[in-house]
Amino acid sequence: MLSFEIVRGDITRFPVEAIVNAANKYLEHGGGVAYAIARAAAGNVAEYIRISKEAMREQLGKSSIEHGEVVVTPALRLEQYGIRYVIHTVGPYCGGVWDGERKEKLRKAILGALRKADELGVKTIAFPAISAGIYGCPLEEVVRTFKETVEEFLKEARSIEKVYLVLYSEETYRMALEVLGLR
Ligand code: AR6
Repeated sequence: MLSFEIVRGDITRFPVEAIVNAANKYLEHGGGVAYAIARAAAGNVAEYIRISKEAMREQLGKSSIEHGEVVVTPALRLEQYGIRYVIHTVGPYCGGVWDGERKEKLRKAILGALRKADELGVKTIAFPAISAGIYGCPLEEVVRTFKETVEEFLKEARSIEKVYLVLYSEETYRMALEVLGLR
């Protein structure tokens, strides 16, 4: 039975089999959690961008991804925490605005990563709050969309048993718990 949990932590050292990156469509890991993952995994951000772009070409045969499409790269140095894969997905850009179209893009981004992890036989997966940083989507809506999308995925899940939403700051962690009525 799959379960969903909100935790506070740093996703670059979170002990799960797969972590998800909140990427942009070109996998240019220039800031936010993407930069942190790239630096922690490869020790050098430019090198992880190179690895990611090469993986995108191999896996999808193109040089940019759409919402719902994902690319998998090796965890490299993150293997010390038991992480085997980094799954790159792209959420919507909001700039403070939220609507049905953005929600659908986020749903696709989350579902794409969940499906890929399931295909890889992963049991545990951790997500950052995709689009809630530089892309400016309201955290409350992002958290709600995560809960709904994981619930939707329940019916098709095969290997995944545990999905974590990892919030980086104490403030965002508290907000997320409040949104779900957990505190
Ligand atoms: N662990 C967990 N969460 C983190 C960490 C961490 N180590 N570091 C930051 N966060 P963002 P986006 C949180 O901006 O909004 C990049 O440049 C952060 O506090 O990383 O989807 C990409 O290349 C926030 O709550 O992603 C894209 O161009 C959440 O992760 C663009 O940013 C997501 O913030 C994507 O923007």
